[in-house]
Amino acid sequence: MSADEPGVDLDLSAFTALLDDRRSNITMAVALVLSLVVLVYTTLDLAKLNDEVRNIVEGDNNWEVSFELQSLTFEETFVMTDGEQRTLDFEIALPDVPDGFRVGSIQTVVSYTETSGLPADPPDSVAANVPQTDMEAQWTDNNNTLSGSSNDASDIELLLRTHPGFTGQAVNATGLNEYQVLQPWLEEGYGIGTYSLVLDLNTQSPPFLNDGDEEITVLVEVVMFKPSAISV
Ligand SMILES: [Ca+2]
Repeated sequence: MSADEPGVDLDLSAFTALLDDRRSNITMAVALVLSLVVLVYTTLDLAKLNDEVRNIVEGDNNWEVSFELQSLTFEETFVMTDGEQRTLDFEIALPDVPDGFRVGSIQTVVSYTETSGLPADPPDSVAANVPQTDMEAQWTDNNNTLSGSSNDASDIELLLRTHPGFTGQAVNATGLNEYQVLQPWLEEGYGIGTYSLVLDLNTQSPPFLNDGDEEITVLVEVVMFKPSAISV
């Protein structure tokens, strides 16, 4: 037996060691799970805190930006001959824009009637196009109407948005303070420069008579705005 004893002792101590290992493994596992729980909880708590901070910074600071409007207008009336193409240039310079105002959009109305006085003279055809110039504007804005035509003497109405997002209507905004909220509306340079309009006239004549020209009136309205913000 004595020869076997060390072997038994060895087996027992190995078993004890195994038990100890298992115990420490369980302890480790419990600690790990607890750590994970704490980590997840902390992460969720941080995310919630982050949302709260974001709400304070952004969401809870709602503003309404409204616009005081003023217009600068150009009006020209002239006679074009059949087949003629004419380009009109309108210069919008910084001194034309009152203090605190920005150029929001440029609206154009091209109008004409049948003035030949000939009996049964059908209305002429007029086409109008606004080519892109060096002027800083929203040239690719979906809201634009940069070309139009008329063959029944109805008006041609065109629109170029110059300042991003400007419709003339008040808009909602979020921000820390009035200064921050107004920044996008105070950017300078939009709508300053040359605005061009290209007109084409094709007269329509009554039978056996010749209607060779027409009088056309162009009204260009440069819409300017001064933004102000109120907390809502
Ligand atoms: Ca005619």
